[in-house]
Amino acid sequence: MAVLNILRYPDPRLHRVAEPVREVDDRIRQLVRDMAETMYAAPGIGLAATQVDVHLRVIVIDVSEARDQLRVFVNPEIVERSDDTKVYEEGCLSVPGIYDEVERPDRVTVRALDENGEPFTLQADALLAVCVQHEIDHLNGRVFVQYLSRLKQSRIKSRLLKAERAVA
Ligand code: QAP
Ligand code: CO
Repeated sequence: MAVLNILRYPDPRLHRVAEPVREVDDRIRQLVRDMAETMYAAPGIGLAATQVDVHLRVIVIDVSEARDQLRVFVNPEIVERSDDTKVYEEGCLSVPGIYDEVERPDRVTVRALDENGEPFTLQADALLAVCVQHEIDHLNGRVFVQYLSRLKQSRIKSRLLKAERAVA
């Protein structure tokens, strides 16, 4: 097990499009374990492989209060979206300290493979629906700040670059 390094916006690697997993093998299961450990250590409620610089379509999510309901999605696909939308204040482990409102479909149906390569379908609402959409965006190279105005994006970029310089 290992806590992996999380890429920070505006790292260009966050905009790579992840490749589908060809086979859910031990290498993928090891990645899932490391991603889960990384997410719990942060702590966060969701993490996409893109954020740890692995460009494969793998996501881990745990929105439970007790932090004991890990959900694993390999090759996730949204197969249905509700017409009604909801605004939620999102954050991201790759955009530390920044939170802002994003509007998305209120409910989604997701099809994916689990850590054993078994297909499943999940109807997600509330926070889980927000999180699944946010994480699938990462696999497509999209970070939530890209839904915000250009002005906000550029302010967030300078703030995070400045924070990086302060650490270095
Ligand atoms: C994505 O985000 C998400 O800024 C997961 O300093 C967020 O786990 C989906 C975090 C909101 C739905 C709603 C962020 C931790 C964690 C920070 C996270 C920070 C420390 C974010
Ligand atoms: Co994120």
